[in-house]
Amino acid sequence: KPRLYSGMQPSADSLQIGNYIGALMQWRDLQQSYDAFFSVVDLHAITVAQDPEHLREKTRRTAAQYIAAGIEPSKSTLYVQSHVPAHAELAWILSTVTGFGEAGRMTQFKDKSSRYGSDATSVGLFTYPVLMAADILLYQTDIVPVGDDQKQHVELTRDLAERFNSRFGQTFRVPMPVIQQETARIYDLQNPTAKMSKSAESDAGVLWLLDEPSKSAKKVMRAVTDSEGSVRYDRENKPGVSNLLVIYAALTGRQIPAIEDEYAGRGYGDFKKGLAEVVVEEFGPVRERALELLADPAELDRVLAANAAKAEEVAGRTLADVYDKVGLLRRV
Ligand code: AQP
Repeated sequence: KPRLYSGMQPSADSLQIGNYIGALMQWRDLQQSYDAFFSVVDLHAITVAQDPEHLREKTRRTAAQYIAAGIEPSKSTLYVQSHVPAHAELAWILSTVTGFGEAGRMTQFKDKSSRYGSDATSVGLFTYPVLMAADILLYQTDIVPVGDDQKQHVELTRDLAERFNSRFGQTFRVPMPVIQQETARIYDLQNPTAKMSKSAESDAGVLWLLDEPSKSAKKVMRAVTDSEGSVRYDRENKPGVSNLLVIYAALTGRQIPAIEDEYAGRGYGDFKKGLAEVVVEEFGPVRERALELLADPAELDRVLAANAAKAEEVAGRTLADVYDKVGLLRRV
């Protein structure tokens, strides 16, 4: 089977519906036809300030939500990045073949560092894309499903793999990004031109996977729409309603025109009520399953440890080859 790699940062207690629709639902399907590696990228999460105890908790919670959403730890390799030391080790080696200017051109870094100011911006945030390249290249990955915001990082990964291969001989498979379509992008319910995000300033427009269903239903009912009153997809002029339609379609597997037809001539109240039901139905069981898993952290930790061992085997082979290729003396 071809190999797939993807991951998410444990940057909040709960994932949001954008992570679910934009990533987890696809991972769940792709794990059937790929040898898939899904990691909780905690080393990436510490590139911004973190509370240690809270990070540990968020890491477990993120893993539990992967499983609750249908990632099967017996089929895919679902593990915590820091459990496999080869990630940090390969990142160091790759940093020695990355140009300073090349890394400086990453737009995500430019955005984030201009937001934080240069003293609050860590060198780790600057080298974040190199660690991401290590994540992907360690597993001889064929495809990397990501949002379009990550496309530049996957391009860098490809450049680094090709450069390393041409300098030291064939070592890495050069991965292909699989960019999700615009229709898989979910926007904030209160600010429907901004991407829904775990670290949004206000959570009024964020639907959390682990929220009480009644709370999510309320957020749907309060979602920003427009004054036209017709349920119709028009991203430009009706971003709020369009976003709700996208969520509705993604969660039910229905086409947007069929949903528009169903609600033709009915008001937004009815439409939102329908969507609230869909959200509650989809997330209720995911939430329950995640809470069950979190009630037994020792068992969850065992599953993660067993999966880390699977990951380590593959990663270790690549790293040993890399060490040899660059000329590090083998420890006997
Ligand atoms: N709004 C979204 N619509 C569709 N897909 C989304 N993803 C995130 N938000 C949306 C996808 O979820 C995965 C998570 O990636 P991440 O945890 O590395 O962080 P992110 O992309 O930056 O997501 P967040 O929720 O906005 O996290 P924070 O606030 O921590 O930065 C990716 O596959 C992403 O495409």
